[in-house]
Amino acid sequence: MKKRIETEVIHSGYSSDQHHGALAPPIYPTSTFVFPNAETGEQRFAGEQEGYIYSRLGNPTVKMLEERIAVLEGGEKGLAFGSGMAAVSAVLLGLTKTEDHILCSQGVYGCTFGLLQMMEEKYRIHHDLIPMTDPEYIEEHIHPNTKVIFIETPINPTMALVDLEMISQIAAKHKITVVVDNTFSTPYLQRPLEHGCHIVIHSATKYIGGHGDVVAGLVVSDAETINFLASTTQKDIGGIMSPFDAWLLLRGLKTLPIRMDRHCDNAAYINEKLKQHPMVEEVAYPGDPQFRDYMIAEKQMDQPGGLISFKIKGDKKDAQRFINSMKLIKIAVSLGDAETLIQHPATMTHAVVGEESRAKMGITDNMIRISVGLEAKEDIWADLERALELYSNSGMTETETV
Ligand code: LCS
Repeated sequence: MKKRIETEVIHSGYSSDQHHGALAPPIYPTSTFVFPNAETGEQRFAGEQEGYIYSRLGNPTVKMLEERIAVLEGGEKGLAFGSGMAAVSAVLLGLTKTEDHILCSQGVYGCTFGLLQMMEEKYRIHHDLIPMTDPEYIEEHIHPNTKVIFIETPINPTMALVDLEMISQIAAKHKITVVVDNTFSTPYLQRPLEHGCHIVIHSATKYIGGHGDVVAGLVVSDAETINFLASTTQKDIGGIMSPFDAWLLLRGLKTLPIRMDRHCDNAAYINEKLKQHPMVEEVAYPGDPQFRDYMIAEKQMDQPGGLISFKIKGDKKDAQRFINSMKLIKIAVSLGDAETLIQHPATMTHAVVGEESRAKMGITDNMIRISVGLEAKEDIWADLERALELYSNSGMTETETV
């Protein structure tokens, strides 16, 4: 019987009966696996016998995590990688060849943008980054060589949303694979496969791990796609996950629902407070009824998540000055950790994107991204409010800055 996600995050992919009753899963820190004889080795390499061969091709602890994430996303199989970017690159390079085309949401994480540039320059795998709002406009950008539609939703760091159902309907018409980077939402808040998308990617470094102590990536899809990726770009490029990191993620996942509930509650509170502050020009939070994409959030997300981006009145220097006066909140990239993290996308996560593309994505120099942590929401706001007061009292007046 299908169980609820709060149960699956704890139990799926692991059975203590098969591990001496150990409640917590064992870590198998082994590079290779001993064959009882040469014939077994031959059969395993030929795929005629189940069993492990070498940890780049599969490891028992990593497999537990792969099974768990597949259940959570509602896919047939999962695949683990050494980073979110290892996952993104294995998927995009796996699905395309020279002269193919990738249609991508206008905003994506900076290194995904960098990867697309590299694929263009080195391998002539083309891409277009377009706003994924108008179906007709999207279809105009689909060509006979378009193999993949790649989207983030919410988009890092603007928080713009893409309608998953609309995209998968267009893709089905043209027989194109839809890949969704679900890092910001996690399967607790959004399950793209339920909306007809084909492949889900996570930077598990973020909410899935949840404790800022691991860099990792995950992919979920149907068995055929995962077997293909496992035997091509994962095996041969080799960006695999270590058994210890898989163990950390199995542990982190157990508390995903309760952590996400708190992240979302805290973010909703911070959104309200930021909106009311005179030094804040604009706030982007999918849970806000005034947010442009609120209706999409209502349709496809169970809750709006823990990320907020906002623009303070002023320029780059002002944004940096504001960030510098944090005391509790940490100045750091990454997101989804217990600690509230603040960063300046234009000079940090999206610096690599370049000024012109940043402008198209809507990333301005006065934009700040905050990953709202698990601390008491009043303490998080007190830190932000104190910094905003300092900032507004330091010679900058509202009229000078607008
Ligand atoms: N996809 C998204 C949406 C991301 O935000 C990131 C990293 C990645 C993929 C890549 O994952 P990684 O290889 O780092 O595990 N995002 C970061 C960010 O916003 N701040 O620091 C890293």
